[in-house]
Amino acid sequence: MKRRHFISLAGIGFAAACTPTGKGKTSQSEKVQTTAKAAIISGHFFPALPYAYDALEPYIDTQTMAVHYDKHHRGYHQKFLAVIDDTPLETTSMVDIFSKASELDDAVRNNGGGYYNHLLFWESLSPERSEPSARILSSIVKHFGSFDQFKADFSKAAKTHFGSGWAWLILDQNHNLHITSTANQDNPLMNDAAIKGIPLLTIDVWEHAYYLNYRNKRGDYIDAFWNIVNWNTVNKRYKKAMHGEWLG
Ligand code: MN3
Repeated sequence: MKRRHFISLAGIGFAAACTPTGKGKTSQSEKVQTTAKAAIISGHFFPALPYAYDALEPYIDTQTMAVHYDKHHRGYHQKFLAVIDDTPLETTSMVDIFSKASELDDAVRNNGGGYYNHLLFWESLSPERSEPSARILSSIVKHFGSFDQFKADFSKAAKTHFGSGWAWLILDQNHNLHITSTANQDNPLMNDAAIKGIPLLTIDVWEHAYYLNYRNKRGDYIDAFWNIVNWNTVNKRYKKAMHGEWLG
């Protein structure tokens, strides 16, 4: 790891680990040391949000972004670091952890998934308009018939997913695109996923992702999502995935 990268991760990891847990002074101090160590060694750091809380207005409101990122996502991250503390998973990549998901304790699976899925989700969004690359557009048309049909199929998967979970666009090992959905904090990298592949685009359809603004209208949130998709990120993930690079 380059020194600059190490310092960056160390800073983020320590900041994340320093959030008060409400425990006693001594255990709090010990916890800061162990969780900071886990974050630094493994790179399981808490990411900075790539835009301001209000940047995605009016499609995702400021309060939802603040609570979703700083409470929900941070909570998954802190619980994940706690449950992998002093285990080999501290130094295992998320992709490798998910490749053995069927063997994991629920606490590792759920909190690890919650940590990783949100990381992908924030990067899937942007206030800046962008477009799919010619390469991915060509594959989307081949697999789904047209770009509009892809959007309709993806939206349907997100709207009809029962209960909490995520909808995904993924690339499988044969370079075919699939639209899928997963329950709870599962994802398509998990070895027991119904359809496995590298995530390219995702949407969080847990109620906490939209309920403050959209109430029970999950469909309106999903329709609004298309205004803030970060195609630059999706294009980059697709290019890497086509070259066999798993994304951490
Ligand atoms: Mn969420």
